[in-house]
Amino acid sequence: MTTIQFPNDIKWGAATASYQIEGAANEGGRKPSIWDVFAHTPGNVRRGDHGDEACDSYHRYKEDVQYLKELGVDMYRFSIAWPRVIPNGTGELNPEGVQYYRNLINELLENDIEPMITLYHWDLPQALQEKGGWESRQTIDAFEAYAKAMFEEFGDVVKNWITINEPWCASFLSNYLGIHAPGKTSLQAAVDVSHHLLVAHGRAVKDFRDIVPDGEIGYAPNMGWMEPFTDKEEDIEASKRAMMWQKEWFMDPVFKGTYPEQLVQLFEKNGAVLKVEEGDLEFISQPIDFMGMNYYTGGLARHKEGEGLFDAEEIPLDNRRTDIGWPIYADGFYRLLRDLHQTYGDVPIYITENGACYNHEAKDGRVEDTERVDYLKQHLASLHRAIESGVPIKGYLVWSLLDNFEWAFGYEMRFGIIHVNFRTFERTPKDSFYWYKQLLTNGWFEV
Ligand code: GCO
Repeated sequence: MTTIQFPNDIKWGAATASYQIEGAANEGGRKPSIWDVFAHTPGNVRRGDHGDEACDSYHRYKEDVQYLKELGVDMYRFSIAWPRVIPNGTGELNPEGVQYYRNLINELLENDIEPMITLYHWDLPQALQEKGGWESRQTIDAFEAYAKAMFEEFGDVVKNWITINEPWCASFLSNYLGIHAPGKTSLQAAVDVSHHLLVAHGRAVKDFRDIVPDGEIGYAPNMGWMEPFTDKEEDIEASKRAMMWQKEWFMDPVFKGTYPEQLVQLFEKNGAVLKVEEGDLEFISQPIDFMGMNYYTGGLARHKEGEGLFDAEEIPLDNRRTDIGWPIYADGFYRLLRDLHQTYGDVPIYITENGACYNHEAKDGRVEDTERVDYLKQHLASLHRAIESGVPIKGYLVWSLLDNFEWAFGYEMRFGIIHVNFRTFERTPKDSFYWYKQLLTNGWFEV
């Protein structure tokens, strides 16, 4: 047995997102988001699932906070549904929507749990989509006004903020690969959206400095780790190109104030032009307090002419996968964190998401999700190696507190450490919940 001991100052927590857990889609003055429209359009989400009720956390938030308390977390990351607080995307605040988040925040604070708010976890007000959504620069202005309003409402008590969650998903997965809302398949749209999301991030960071001077703000890109299949130069280059799409494209502008030229040209070759206006990169590269990192999977990249945008094919490391089909690559987590530290310097990192999909059901009040515990052990061992190597890790937030609406996969894919019965909304903590609780109590675990 080896004991893996974490430093005392790591913040432990759990994460969720509004559309995935809240439900109450038509209550409290909320209007539709792009995800309501997308999910209600046949063919987009498995089994026609949608977030109308989700985990009903809108009504059960007190119960959920009690689970967080039992777990012993320092921090809870949740997102604000923009269409709940500003139903049309711009204009008046909806007092009922604001009140819901105020109640949730108060409940957390009363239980000694630090809130971390994500401003954008993909539920763009549909009213804005109808005016071009993130393809339009007007949405940047709308986001800035929304962000400012939230900083003003909650900045006195909430000190941890994330602007944009997984900008790669919100741009390329949603507008080029067509898998997430709004379901487009245009590379130009995706490139425009990616840039606008980053400008929106930068503008919000700038405002944050005035409104919440004692707070901390960052964003939460997602990344897999692509290891070259061999040490041949062509495979090394293929893996770099494959990484660049999620890494350099979304990090260089923020940390270096430039886009990676190789990728700008590759997009151009494929007919998509990056349109940067004067001042954009200054906004985007505002210093941030931390980088969020969402890590789930990775693999090997092998050069293959004509494969995808990057002449690279992805080869799984071995046959181990979670139930959603994603290869497990815990060592990639360590390599990625080392690499980010080497590339972008000493910016502190929160693991804003890490977790696994396993679809165990509850039997006699118990969920034996041994595989999830194993996944967490492997990834936390990697995280520990990264910390020991000097990567400045501030905290770790498990995805997710609850089984929830897993986007295009609907309710079929379960990521929670608490099982949710989606008919009765009954919650059952899984074995992984108790394992994580033990880790949080001790600050160490054994492998
Ligand atoms: C995110 C994630 C979550 C997912 C999780 C599993 O963007 O933050 O997509 O919302 O549920 O990554 O896919």
